Amino acid sequence: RNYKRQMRCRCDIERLNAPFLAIVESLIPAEEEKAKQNQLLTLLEKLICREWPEARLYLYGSCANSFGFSNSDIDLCLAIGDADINKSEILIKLADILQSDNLQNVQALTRARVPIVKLMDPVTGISCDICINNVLAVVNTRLLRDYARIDARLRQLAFIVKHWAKSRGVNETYQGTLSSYAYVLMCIHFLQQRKPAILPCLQGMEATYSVTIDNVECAYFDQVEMLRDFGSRNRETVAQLVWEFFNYWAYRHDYTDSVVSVRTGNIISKRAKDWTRRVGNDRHLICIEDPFEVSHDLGRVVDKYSIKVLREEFERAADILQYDPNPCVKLFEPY
Ligand code: 3AT
Ligand code: MG
Repeated sequence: RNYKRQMRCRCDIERLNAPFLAIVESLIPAEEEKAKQNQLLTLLEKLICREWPEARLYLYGSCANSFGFSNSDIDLCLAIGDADINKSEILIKLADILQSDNLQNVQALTRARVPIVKLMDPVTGISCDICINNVLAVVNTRLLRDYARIDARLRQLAFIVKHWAKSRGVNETYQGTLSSYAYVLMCIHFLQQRKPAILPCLQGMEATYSVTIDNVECAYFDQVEMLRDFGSRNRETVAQLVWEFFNYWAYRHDYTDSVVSVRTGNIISKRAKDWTRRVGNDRHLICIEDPFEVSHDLGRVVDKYSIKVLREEFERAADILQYDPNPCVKLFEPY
């Protein structure tokens, strides 16, 4: 790219702060949206309770982890204690129940990687996906939400990164790019690594919350009100952090040997995880360790074509932030 303007210096980058914060502000859901979500949740709980009195319904994903944009779909998990259930049967039954209560576009997707029922509520206009017994996702949602309560800059950075990824078409797991969940983990890890650190490593501290799900122990320090000024020694603004984040992923991350690990708050090596070669469809070209399911690489969806797309997008973003006269527009230009 031929940029006519000179390189941006630190104080120029600082000028991007107000426009970035305005973008974040515009993406935050309004309070009345929460009320509508709760209204739908109450209705669904009532319907489900009739059929499965023991079951519980949990919100997870972006509507509960505080990284959700306005007007996004909601993710729900129906927790039915019994591990031996046939998920397809339950989903089909659930779809029947919902359909007969005037919910619209009800579909049971029993063969998806995560089987779900989809629906749209005509009263609130909200669309939602309901999965069965995906309790690990409920717990990782809680971890993300707790990290967001420690320092406001996490939510700001993650909103900008998610908005960039959605605008640039690199938030599509079925096309080999990364999930929103993966991007948020990348942001958490990045803030754990700042000097001084902006976020602690909650799983490295004494556990005050602990559950075991599907034989996976999920434990971390969740008294985050006590960590409110953890990051205060670091004065970086969201503009600087966005700049550093894209520079890191464009030019400094070691794609051949590094695994990003929120669990340890550090970079660990691919060798240590035995993620050095392709196994089945898992290629490990960009490695992001799930904080609880540690054998799970969130980068495994990325293939030899999409890794190129991703890295070019990181470089494009870094270059725009460095040289482009109008970065707050250019960064989010539709691809
Ligand atoms: P959007 O705002 O909908 O883009 P989201 O936070 O809802 O973002 P996803 O749609 O990527 O994120 O995923 C919904 C939740 O499902 C987030 C996380 O709790 C869980 N999840 C997603 N992908 C994985 C995964 N590969 N492993 C474990 N949990 C996952
Ligand atoms: Mg979602």
